Amino acid sequence: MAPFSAEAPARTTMLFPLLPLLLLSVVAVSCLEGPETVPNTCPVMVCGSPGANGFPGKDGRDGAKGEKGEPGEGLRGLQGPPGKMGPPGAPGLSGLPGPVGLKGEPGKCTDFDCELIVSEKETLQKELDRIKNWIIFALGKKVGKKFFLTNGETMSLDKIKDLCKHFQASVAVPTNAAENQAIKNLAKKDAILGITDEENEGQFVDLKGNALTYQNWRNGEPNNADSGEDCVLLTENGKWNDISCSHSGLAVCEFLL
Ligand SMILES: [Ca+2]
Ligand SMILES: [Ca+2]
Repeated sequence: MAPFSAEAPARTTMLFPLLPLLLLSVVAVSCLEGPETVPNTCPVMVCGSPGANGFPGKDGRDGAKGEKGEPGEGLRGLQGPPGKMGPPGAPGLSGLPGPVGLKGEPGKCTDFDCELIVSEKETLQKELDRIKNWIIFALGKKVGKKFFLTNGETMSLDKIKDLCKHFQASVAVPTNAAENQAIKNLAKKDAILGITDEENEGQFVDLKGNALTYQNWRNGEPNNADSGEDCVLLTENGKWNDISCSHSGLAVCEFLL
């Protein structure tokens, strides 16, 4: 509060003569509202006449963005043309190996290779023939395309069959006088031939069942002595005799050249 100065009493003294005039103005305004107006408590602004409407205010700021609406129900348009072709993709993985193909035709040798093969074949054939001649000269007898060999052992027909088969040969069977003589000269003693009448008595055949094309029986043979002679022995003089198959004789095999 400002200190009370010496000029304040002078102003107060000047307002006192105007105070009755102010009170009179207030009472006069209140009387213009009529006898039913609420006494003396209404503000002075209510009692005045309403003013004219002012100008519209400025546009407000944009509001917040609303939520997305539901899709429309209009007709669907036609399908557009295909788009442009895209770039080529990366190469794929290698596939599994295919099945093994069929065996091809034999290749053709060149002139030089063919001459070499023919030359080697002729050389091998000459060497093989030379070895055969050594064996024939030292051990066997050759007649035509047959080559007879013996291991010098005596045994039954069944064992001779196994022996000859082991060497890819067969038991000796003379089909002519020359072969019969060759076996006789080789054996120099009684030899078992690959001939039998076990299947049909008196009907002698070779071990493959073929009928004989040559026979050289000794006089009075075959006699099937004691009703049990079904094998054949080539004797030292080249004649044949039917004997028991349990009988042993020299083993002779024949090879085809
Ligand atoms: Ca017999
Ligand atoms: Ca006999």
